[in-house]
Amino acid sequence: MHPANSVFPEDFTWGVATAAPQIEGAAFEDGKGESIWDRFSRIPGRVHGGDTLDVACDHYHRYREDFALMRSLGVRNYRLSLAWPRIFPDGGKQVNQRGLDFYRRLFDAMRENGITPWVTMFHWDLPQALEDQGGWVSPVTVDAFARYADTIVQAFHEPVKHWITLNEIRCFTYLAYGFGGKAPGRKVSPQELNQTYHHALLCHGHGVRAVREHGGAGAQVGLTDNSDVCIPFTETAADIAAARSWYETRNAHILGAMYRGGYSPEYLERCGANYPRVGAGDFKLISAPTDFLGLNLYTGTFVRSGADGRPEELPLPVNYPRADSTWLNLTPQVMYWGTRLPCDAYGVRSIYVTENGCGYNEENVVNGEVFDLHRRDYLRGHLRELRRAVEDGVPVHGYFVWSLMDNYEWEDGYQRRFGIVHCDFATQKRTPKLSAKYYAQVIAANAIL
Ligand code: BGP
Repeated sequence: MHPANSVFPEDFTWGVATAAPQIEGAAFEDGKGESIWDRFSRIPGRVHGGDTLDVACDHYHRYREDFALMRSLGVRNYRLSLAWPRIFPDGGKQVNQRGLDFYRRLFDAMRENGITPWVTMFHWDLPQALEDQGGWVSPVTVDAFARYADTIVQAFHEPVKHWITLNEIRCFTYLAYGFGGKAPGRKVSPQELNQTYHHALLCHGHGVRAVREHGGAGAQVGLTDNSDVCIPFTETAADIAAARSWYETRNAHILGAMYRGGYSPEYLERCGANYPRVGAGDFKLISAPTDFLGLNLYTGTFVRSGADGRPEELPLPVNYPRADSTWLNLTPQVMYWGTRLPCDAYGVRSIYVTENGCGYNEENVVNGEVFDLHRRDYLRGHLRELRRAVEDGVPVHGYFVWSLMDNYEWEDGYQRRFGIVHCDFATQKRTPKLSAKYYAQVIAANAIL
């Protein structure tokens, strides 16, 4: 018997996550169109080592082997994404049947291996042709996404019952059009940037609408958000109140807009003259009820109650423990507060952690093993805080590790390894790391070990 406070609820969902552009490869095969990442990765200096997505983990050709591996680890839930440019190569109205056929084969193979798909409609690989028409700054992308969402839900409403509309709005808007570090690497005006968030929210709304219209019985849908998460310096009423206030301010333009059906006066004041254009009926679409909230939780910011009870963000010391990704400070409490705060703030009633994991560079295979004890420790520490959230009544129903295997980590290329399975990118050999063996035992026991 495992200690009661280590055991998860009986129907808890355990899974792993990936995304099409990061693992599929076959970047120009079977009629797939160019994505913004195919283009961006070829601009010198934008991606570590000039790595492209051309081959990645070659999952396009090796999916059977990958599903057999998942099965051997006891993984029965798999979060994947569909490549928009595989299905609409130029983002227009012409469907590429071979793209749909590929995913049909993928879902068949998953079913044969007893694996349930959790499908993200959009995980950053915008068709380049849409970027050429303005990308996320333009309403053309919203109309194109609505068509894409209708098409995939109509095509796959039988094998797929769990849909995620978008992955991490901040990353493909702010980091891509504001900061400029992710594809397409632009720096637009503040008004245009606010418009990218609004367009993304509209696409989320269309994703929900498509599932309600075509998803069939039992279909569920939600957004996956990488909310800005904070951790109260102490768990006292004053610091918790400060944390909640910080959280609501930082998430006003995404979760706030969705769950409250509009932009807060505080957010509009912050936008000033740069507020986004909002059409009649936009917020009806954006705030349509969802079935769950997906959260990608990696790291958090410490906050305390400062002068007049206002939230005060605490800087981390330079030698604070972190993974090899410079942004990935090790703050396991992000699992507790990251799931609890959206419930406290917006009354969220069902949560899945759709990503959690850590990236390191040097992970070598030694006698057939990869001793990634840092990752085993990361998972265990984070699951403890997630279990504490469950204990306190936070409605968390599942957890997906990022990632099944090492893959194309965007601007970090193939250098940064997040997998619980090692991928040798020269030979495509997969080797489960110790963390995979650990996670397999956790799944089997439904408990932290
Ligand atoms: C999330 C993304 C994933 C994955 C992960 C690791 O933001 O949804 O696609 O890449 O983070 O982060 P990164 O590759 O930016 O280090």
